[in-house]
Amino acid sequence: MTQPSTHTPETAGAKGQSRRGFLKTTGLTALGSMLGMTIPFERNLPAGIIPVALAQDTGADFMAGKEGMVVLGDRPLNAETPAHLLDDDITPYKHLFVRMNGLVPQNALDQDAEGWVLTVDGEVETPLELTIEDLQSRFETVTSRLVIECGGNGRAFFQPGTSGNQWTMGAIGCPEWTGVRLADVLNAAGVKDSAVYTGHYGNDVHLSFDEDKEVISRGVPIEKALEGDAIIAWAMNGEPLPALHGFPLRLVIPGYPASVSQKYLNRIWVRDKEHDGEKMSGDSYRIPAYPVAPGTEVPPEDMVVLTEMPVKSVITFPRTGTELAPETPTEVRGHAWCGKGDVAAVHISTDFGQTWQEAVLDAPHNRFAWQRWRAEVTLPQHGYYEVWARATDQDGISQPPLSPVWNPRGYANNIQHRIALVASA
Ligand SMILES: Nc1nc2c(c(=O)[nH]1)N[C@H]1C(S)=C(S)[C@@H](COP(=O)(O)O)O[C@H]1N2
Ligand SMILES: [Mo]
Repeated sequence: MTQPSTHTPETAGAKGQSRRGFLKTTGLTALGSMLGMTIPFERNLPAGIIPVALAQDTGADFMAGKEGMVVLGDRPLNAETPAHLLDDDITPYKHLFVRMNGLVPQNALDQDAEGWVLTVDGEVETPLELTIEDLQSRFETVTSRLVIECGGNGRAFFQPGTSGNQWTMGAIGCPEWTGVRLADVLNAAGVKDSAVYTGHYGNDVHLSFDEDKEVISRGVPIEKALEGDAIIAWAMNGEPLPALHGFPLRLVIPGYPASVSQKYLNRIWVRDKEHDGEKMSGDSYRIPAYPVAPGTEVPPEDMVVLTEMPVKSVITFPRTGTELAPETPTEVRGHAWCGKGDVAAVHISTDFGQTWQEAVLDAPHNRFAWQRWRAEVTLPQHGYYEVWARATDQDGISQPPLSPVWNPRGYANNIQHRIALVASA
């Protein structure tokens, strides 16, 4: 699995926004420099068309080190994890989903963080320019397990279908992140009373190679940013952040769709209004303010930003389709999580929802880590069964058996996970 090369002197190194304007001023000459030769007929190349040589295999294997993933697309690179590979309490690199909206920056591929600076500006008393060493020396280092879940996880289960990556269950994971609290950094800058929202920026490259286009720039209400659970991370599972997951710095803001967890983070702009960066407006990561019938066209002014993700669970063992002996107790297990915080209960059914059995549910390792659940099932006789899992949040709200309320872009689908089991004598 490859992506087009982003090799240019301008994208090498951790220059952040210094690449901005590069393509605009030099136009296709820049494409020529990426190819390492001139393009004699460059004026005939329609705008937006990338030379095919740049879109082809450059020898870099972007999925190296990933195992068993289902690739939904390679430009941008998107890959999800089959449910049975999500069994670990701490999601390892090899099984963490990948969601790119653009291209991995070259300095991330090179693991080159030299000169990397995180700017904190906007509605703050003292704007900050922090190197990674500054973050490490000036603030308390924290390590916690935090769920990241793509807002579009489960999109494939909406009827009628909605556009976007057709994630099933696997755009979810719970690695262990190390960094500093976002709240500590914002407080060091001194958040003004006028602060309303954060706006996040990274240095990944737009699919068009247009330096003037942001790939994605989302934010969260300032109260959420100051809660103390969110981390500016430089490490995942004890290692420097991998290229695909945001090297050298990323935000991890649990509870919200992972699109707010900016990778390749180089700026946090504190805003005096709801952030209006790329993929904050229109239908992006927005849902209707009220329930709508499937297929409804919702006026833009009635769409609101998706914030807390709903309660959800996944069955990670056994693998769907497993054959078991009848009348023999077998462990079924998985994880449950919720954008509001702790999950209250998990129930499972082996008779298509007629009866439910409460699973044993562990406390989370820390707030916003997913919670392990286990149950023992006994299949009474040979034949076909399904296990359905249903988590319930602290307000008594449970996962729906069918698709939850439809929305135009297919976000926040927390339909119950089902696996097949076969009892054979
Ligand atoms: N800079 C940057 N940050 C980003 C994105 C991106 O495309 N670029 N994608 C976002 C989305 S939509 C998701 S779901 C998560 C995915 O994180 P992962 O690829 O580490 O699993 O990163 C978020 N942060
Ligand atoms: Mo996402």
